[in-house]
Amino acid sequence: MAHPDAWRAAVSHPFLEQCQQGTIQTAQFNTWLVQDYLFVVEFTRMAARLLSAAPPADFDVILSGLSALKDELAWFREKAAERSLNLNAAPQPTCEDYCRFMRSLDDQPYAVQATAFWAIELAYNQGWQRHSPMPDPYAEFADRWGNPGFTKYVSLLEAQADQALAAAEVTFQVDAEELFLKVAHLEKDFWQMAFEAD
Ligand code: HMH
Repeated sequence: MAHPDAWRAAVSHPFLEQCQQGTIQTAQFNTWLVQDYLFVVEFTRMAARLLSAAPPADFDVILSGLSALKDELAWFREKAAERSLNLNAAPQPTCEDYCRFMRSLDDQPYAVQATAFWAIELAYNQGWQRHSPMPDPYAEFADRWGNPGFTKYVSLLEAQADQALAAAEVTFQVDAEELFLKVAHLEKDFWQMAFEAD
């Protein structure tokens, strides 16, 4: 991993630690939940763009991701309803920054999009997994991104990104490394945004 410190900050944050300890405040968790739903809506669009840029050999993994995102969006709506949260909320500036970043990849080559997509999924896989198990009501959240099936999916995304990058021009390989660092910062900021909610 090229940026170990930045990555560590992306996948271990007081927000996750306090979920694991059961001490996270409801306002903090609910802020994360609503903003992450808004994030996932944009991430789903990014997945669709990734599919449209992908070689057919990579379709299966991306389609399985899109199918999982269909379930995930429904699950977010269920969790929000249980907590009486309004998902028509405005994105906070930090969430908006992340969404803008994802949209900015639109015209990038497949190798770059695939690397960013993998990094984004890896961040949640490692972040939730490293803070597992969590007590209820957070257990199902930790499990969603920390379960072994999700880890497997992330490793398939990595293999596809690696293969595309190996075939790409060196300048795209540099872009991909910068993207990884950018994702690390955006992830840390996202946790911090939720953590600061009151
Ligand atoms: C902020 N990063 C963020 N939210 C997510 N749901 C994921 C990554 C993984 O899909």
